[in-house]
Amino acid sequence: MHDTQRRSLLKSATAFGLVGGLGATAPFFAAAAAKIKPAANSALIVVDVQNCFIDGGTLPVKGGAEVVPVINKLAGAFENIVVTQDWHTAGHASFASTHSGKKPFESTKLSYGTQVLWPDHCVQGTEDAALNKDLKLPTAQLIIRKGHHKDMDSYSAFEEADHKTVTGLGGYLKARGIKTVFVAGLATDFCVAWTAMDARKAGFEVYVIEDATRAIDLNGSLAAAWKQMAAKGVKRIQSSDIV
Ligand code: VGL
Ligand code: ZN
Repeated sequence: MHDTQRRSLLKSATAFGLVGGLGATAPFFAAAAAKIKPAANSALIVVDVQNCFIDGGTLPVKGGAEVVPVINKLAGAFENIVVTQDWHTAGHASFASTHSGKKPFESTKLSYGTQVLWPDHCVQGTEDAALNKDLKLPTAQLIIRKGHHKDMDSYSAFEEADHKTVTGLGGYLKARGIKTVFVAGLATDFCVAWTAMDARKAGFEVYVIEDATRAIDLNGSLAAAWKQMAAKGVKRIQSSDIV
């Protein structure tokens, strides 16, 4: 066997834990697990980690609080962090209570298409709409608020539900030279998925950090969202791929 061949064989044997005792392999695995290092032109987008989407809020996402420590840990790996807030008017078009005879989690047709109707949630300036107090992102540079037009929803942090009105986030990230975005937060199948897909549309490389998200999962919406994201080239990773 050629010497370089032997060396690379030894390297892969080490990677699979075939060589060396536990003392040698355990730290090796710990270091090898994190394989993606966010660059200076990468940004973490933390979507809607607000009281409304956490137990005790108006539209709680199952396990929503569990994303908080994961995101806090991820934050240390990013030079650039953007935070979003769902930020609705009272009487917003996405609220079931705005439409007579409609109940939360039913749908209706609005000018821009089908709209799922939600319980009243994330009303501007309320404690329910505040970022969760355990979220610690002191280095975050921008908070973008979305869904503030009374007649239109905006799951995406990039563009509103008419797919025309922009929030400005794409322009901001491009002006700052960002090429890659990592998306985390709530909820996987609504605001995270739409944000990730619109980021692709805007030309960014996009990763969704699955264990830093939790889903609403309404009528199979979670599986559908992952399928649509994959079709658009969104990459699905875990926080252990980074930290
Ligand atoms: C969201 C439903 C309604 C979200 C926001 O953040 O995923 N979902 N408004
Ligand atoms: Zn909303």
